[in-house]
Amino acid sequence: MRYEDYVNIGRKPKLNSLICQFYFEPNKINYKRAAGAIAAESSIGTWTALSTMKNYVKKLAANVFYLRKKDSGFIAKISYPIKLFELNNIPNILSGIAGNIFGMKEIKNLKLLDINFPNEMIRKFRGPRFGIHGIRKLLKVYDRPLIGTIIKPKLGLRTKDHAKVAFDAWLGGCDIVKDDENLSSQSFNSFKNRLRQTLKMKRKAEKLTGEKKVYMINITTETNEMIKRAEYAKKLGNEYIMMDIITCGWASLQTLRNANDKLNLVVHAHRAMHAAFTRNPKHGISMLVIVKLARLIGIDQLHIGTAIGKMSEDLKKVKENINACKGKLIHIKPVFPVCSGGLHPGHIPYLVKTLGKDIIIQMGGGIHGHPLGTFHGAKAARQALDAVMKGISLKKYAKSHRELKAALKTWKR
Ligand code: CAP
Ligand code: MG
Repeated sequence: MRYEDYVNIGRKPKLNSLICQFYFEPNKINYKRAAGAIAAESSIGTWTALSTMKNYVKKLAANVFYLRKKDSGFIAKISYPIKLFELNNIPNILSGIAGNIFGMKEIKNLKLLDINFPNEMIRKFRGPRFGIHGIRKLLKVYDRPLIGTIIKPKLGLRTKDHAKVAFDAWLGGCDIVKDDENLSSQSFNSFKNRLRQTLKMKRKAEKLTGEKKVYMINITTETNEMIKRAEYAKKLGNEYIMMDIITCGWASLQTLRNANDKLNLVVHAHRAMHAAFTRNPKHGISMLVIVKLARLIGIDQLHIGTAIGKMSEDLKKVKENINACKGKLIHIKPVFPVCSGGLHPGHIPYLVKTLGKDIIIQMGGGIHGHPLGTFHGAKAARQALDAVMKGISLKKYAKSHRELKAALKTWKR
């Protein structure tokens, strides 16, 4: 089979095909040949015809069924017979549709924009253990966004200071406190000691506030050790764990999800490193694809951007990510979208207005950078949310809430 044999525009994909949408820019070759090269290399082919090719193998060939010009490149839709894949094996699926093709000389730029999984594949996955409803039930908070913070400075605090910052944030009004993505078990703040000391503070804050509080401890490390850390969190009665899913990898996320049938922990997914391949509009893999993969495997909460903070996603992309977190998907529960990155209390009206109430708003600098400190920073965040939920402008609410007033003054909102 030549590359051109993988291009049959208009041929309707079989119902249970996996469908991928790519943006691509040919590298000095005909665009149809380039599209055929993508389909060949991501299914059964290679750069030349094969003496070993069989008619029964040709039935597994991917097919380019849609092509159109877009900007300086093209959009291609490619259908894959699902017999090409081990249906519940994400690393295997990605080694096909998101593997060698990014490095082919025939293609100057290539971005995997979207994947649509057939029901036969979706049914092979568990999806989130808790999902949005399960998390709301756990926290007994049903009608507003959840407010969280990330302990800052992101690294370096000794365990006792870490636990104290967490306590002040919970006391001030945060529902959630999380570790930062690059905190694991460093010499200054070991995992077990941090968990013990911070859980003590969590219980103290729950008693004083009468509210359920959450601690998302970061279990990111080698997979076997990661499972041990998740088991330790369970043993100490913690309900949550956090995992950097990109740096840990898809196989380890699947291992954690399998283990979670027994552990029954809420899984918070941080996406550190995603921007290495999601940010460039012409080359890499979209965040939409990451959302779909992570949801299928089964995380409960996922960072999806803010459109207004310090990270680069625009509102359209963030909304697309949220829809992929929550859209109907047979038995797969919806994932709680997390907005984080450069946020402070003054951003809450915009976030709720544009993204709705089913979001988790996380502020690190926007709480610990408050001029009166963490406790008042958390209070300011909660006051801003209260104002929005009551339909009162922040400016008006700040007149009777000094913490919010100080936050708005500090970050000029
Ligand atoms: C935010 C944060 C988050 C990023 C993640 C940080 O801190 O803790 O990890 O926002 O980005 O380390 O930057 P600040 P995303 O609130 O102080 O910015 O949610 O886009 O994956
Ligand atoms: Mg962080």
